[in-house]
Amino acid sequence: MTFTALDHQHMAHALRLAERGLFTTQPNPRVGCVIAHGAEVVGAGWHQRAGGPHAEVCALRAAGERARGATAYVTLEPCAHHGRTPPCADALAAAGVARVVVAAEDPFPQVDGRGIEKLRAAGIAVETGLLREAARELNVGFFSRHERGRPWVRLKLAMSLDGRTALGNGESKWITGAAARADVQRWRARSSAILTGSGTVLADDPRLTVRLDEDASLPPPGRESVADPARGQGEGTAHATDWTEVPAAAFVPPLRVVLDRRLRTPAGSHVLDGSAPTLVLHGDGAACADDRFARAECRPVAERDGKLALPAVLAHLAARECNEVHVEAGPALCGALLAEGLADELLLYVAPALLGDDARPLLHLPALRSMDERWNLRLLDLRPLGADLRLRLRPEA
Ligand code: AOF
Ligand code: ZN
Repeated sequence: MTFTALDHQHMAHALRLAERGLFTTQPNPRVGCVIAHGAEVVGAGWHQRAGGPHAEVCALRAAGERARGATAYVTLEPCAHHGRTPPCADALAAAGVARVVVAAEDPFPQVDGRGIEKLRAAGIAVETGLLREAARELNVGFFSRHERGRPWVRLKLAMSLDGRTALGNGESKWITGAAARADVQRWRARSSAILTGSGTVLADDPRLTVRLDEDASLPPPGRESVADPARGQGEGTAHATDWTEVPAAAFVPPLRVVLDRRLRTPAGSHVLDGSAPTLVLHGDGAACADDRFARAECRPVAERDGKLALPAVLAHLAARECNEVHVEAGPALCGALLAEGLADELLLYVAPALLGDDARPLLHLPALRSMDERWNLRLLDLRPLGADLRLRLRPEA
């Protein structure tokens, strides 16, 4: 399929619109749509929240009669089903759109090619694959959930230059500076769930909420658009959306998830304060009867070798429509996710400091016998944040 420079320009525009839903569409994907006659854009829109109109409907409303004979650029295959809203494929056909360019096919079982079939059956020319990688990247968790049956798992780690995360006595506040910590808030905010272990709750009593005001005093993040065709179709980081553009009411707070096999989370812990939806996953043998957990939901998951089975944990989160899972946990849980091949991405903040020999290590991983067994990671991007560095890495398959 060959696409023109104008096609690229309109799809990149649609992707930038889609990014505006970064913090608000959960559990739905972020989708954008541009309707154009040649260079002239006659309508544009994006999906803002689940239950609200889809991107195509927003763009069609803006275009009105001018949609007739136009090309629609959509970052995700138009839907074919009656969900919370009627099918977009029907709306595009009814509006008389002549051509539809789709970035990525929708793996959602009720769509899964049927949207494209419906459009073609209505006599509309459909082309797919333009900026597909960027469109998939923007919804990496949505695709992971539908294609692999588990969320996209991103480990957030902060370490010193010598690879340590805390002093021997447990003190860890703060290794990285304010800019890095504010960046973490944005990654939490785009996630469906924030996952930790009971060890971290006992040691640090984290809130695991999103503090929208935490970076109010900092300059907005540098633009990191997934949709910039000048950067090709490579992986980007979608934090083009600034907090100031997100209406507080539209923000969907991530689910806090605590892996607590034996229900050790103490009464009065921040995670049990009811300030955000909270799920405590425990072992079969434990029972969540006491009122420590009055403001949380408790669910048993399968155990394996005396630990909660991580694949079962992720399957449970996928079944609850979690797309991206942000992990802020200790070296045992993070190491286990990595060793079991369940960590998809590392967000590694590196502070220019040295913590010395008895400080705690980044991850617990099994000892290796040869270099062939090592974990290789691919560096996606590297950027300074205040005095610190942020590396984004993905394990090599
Ligand atoms: C589109 N355009 O803008 C979006 C789509 O039940 P609903 O209405 O919330 O539909 C959710 C499903 O629709 C979602 O899982 C995904 O497959 C698709 N999302 N489709 O044509 C959009 N957000
Ligand atoms: Zn739709």
